[in-house]
Amino acid sequence: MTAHPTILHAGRFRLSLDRPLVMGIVNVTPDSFSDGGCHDTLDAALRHARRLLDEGADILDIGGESTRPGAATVSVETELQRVLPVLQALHDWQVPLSIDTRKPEVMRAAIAAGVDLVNDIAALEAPGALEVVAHSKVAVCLMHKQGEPQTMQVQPDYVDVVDEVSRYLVTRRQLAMTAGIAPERIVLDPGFGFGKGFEHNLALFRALPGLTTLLSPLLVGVSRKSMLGQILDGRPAQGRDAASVAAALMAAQSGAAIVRVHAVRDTVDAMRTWSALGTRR
Ligand code: 7PJ
Repeated sequence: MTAHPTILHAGRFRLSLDRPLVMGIVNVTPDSFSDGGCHDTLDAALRHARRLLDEGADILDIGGESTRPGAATVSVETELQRVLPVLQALHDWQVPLSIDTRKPEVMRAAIAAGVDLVNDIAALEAPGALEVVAHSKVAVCLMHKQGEPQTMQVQPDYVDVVDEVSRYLVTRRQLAMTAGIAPERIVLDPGFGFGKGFEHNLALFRALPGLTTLLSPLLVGVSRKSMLGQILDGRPAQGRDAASVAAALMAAQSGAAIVRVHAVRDTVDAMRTWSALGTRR
């Protein structure tokens, strides 16, 4: 049993968390879409978004800055040029939209463009970020990471990873609430792969049932991540979808409210199969 709210207040939507929601990833970064002009990127992003919705995605997560280990940072201008046209086009589709960003300026513009959720890998730590979200009606995902994407995988270091991640999330949640963000708008995420070695990821994954007692719904993102590559003897990201589906299903069975995935169709199939054959939670 989970103690968190069963309805997430997210901008235009009230999202029921009675069943796990599937968040489909729409990357608008040059390393995910082959070169070409802005228009190609916009078209490709919209096509991809359409497909993910057809496959059963409940939320679309739009990101214009790669935060993979070692990725370079991008400017506010570049990130906005990438994501704003996509957000503006998707707004009319009347589906829950999430912006994956850690920049307050991008959050503000995305909120003005009508997004419903701010997904921040830095848990609103950037100066001004708490206020931008507080002065809106969007939901927020507060994620834990250790260090910065450029260097976070060099030497992740914890005494007790589960304890440290839990404390961090509880603290950030409290700060968000103090800033005026209602608990019904908050989602927490242990941040798999963000400044975590394989053993840290494993410990956190196994601790998921306990983390659901942190009073907010949990989002889990393990899709195609290197921890799965390690389980599969170094298999590259494109070959990790079956492992990703298995891990998403296990996360949902451990109480995750939202799973963030690339392979939407297979993940939705797995959730539906569980729902039909199993007893939930
Ligand atoms: C996550 C994310 C995650 C949340 C990325 C990748 C790296 N946002 N953005 N949680 N991962 N909330 O997808 O491999 O785990 S980008």
